[in-house]
Amino acid sequence: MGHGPEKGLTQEVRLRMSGPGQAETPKLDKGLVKKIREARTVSVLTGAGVSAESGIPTFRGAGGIWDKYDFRVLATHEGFRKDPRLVWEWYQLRQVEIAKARPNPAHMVIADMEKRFSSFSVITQNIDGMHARAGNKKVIELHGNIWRMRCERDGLELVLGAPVSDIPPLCQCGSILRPDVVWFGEQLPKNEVEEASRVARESELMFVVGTSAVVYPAAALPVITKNSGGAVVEVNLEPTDVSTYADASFFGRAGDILPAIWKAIQ
Ligand code: BJW
Repeated sequence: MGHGPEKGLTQEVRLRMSGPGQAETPKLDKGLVKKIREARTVSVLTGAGVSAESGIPTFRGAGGIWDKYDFRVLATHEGFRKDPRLVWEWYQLRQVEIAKARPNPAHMVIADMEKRFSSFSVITQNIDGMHARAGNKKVIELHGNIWRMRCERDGLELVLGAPVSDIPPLCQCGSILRPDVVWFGEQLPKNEVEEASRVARESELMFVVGTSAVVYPAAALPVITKNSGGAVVEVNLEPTDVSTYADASFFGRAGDILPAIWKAIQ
């Protein structure tokens, strides 16, 4: 690929808010601006933080989903087997929230990136479908999609156009359908993992946006990019493990930082 690591690229920038919803323009190192401008093979790994400004809650940290709900009850197969109605009520609630949400400026910049870079992919841990709604065509969904459900008995897959109405939803074979998402302890979809690993390996540049990077195997993807000689640029409210090896980390809201980076590289 010919995209070895460059010296002098490493930087950490904390954005100070200068007014409601306004961040100072991040000070972009010249080497980084050049790297972003000239990159041809680019990817973005996203997590719940990219949708936070659309009003969709994150999982971890203060006010996160796991603050209020037990992941063992709601996001494991065992929890679903014990109480499918409860799990479906939670997913229905989230479907209603997500249906009301709109893509935010971070989603919109990521959609613009796809038009600019000759090879571009979004790899997302999110199940909310917001990248597609913002206009991205190439989205690799590692943890499934909340608008699909499937039958574990006969393999039937259904796409929803609106939140589920009957809970729990039933398959034509009589068994209870499940949301087509990946719970803890479950394998991620094979094709998506292979494609995401290939994209990570080949990326000259990977943006890592709004993920705590604690859930594997997704958290290993930026490490693959880094070990393959690509650059990693992180955008998050706070430092994560990615910050320890990223070429640049920008701390602030994705909806402020990504548009500012985008403006700076035009
Ligand atoms: C902002 C912001 C703003 C906020 N702007 N930033 C290797 C090592 C250790 C453990 C494992 C391992 N391999 C597998 C495991 C076990 C497990 C795992 O990783 N556990 C860890 C928690 C330790 N992984 C699995 O079980 C996976 N399966 C698997 O690996 O299969 C093989 C296997 C099986 C069994 C044993 C061993 C191997 C499956 C993981 C499935 C995760 N599922 C969920 C639910 C999906 C469905 C649903 O949504 O309902 O996926 S859990 C939840 O976490 C969800 C997310 O996609 C995922 C990641 O969270 P994310 O997106 O990073 O969100 P947050 O909330 O954590 O972070 C938000 C970030 O945004 C924060 O940093 C904020 O600061 C930031 N932020 N506002 C910018 N405005």
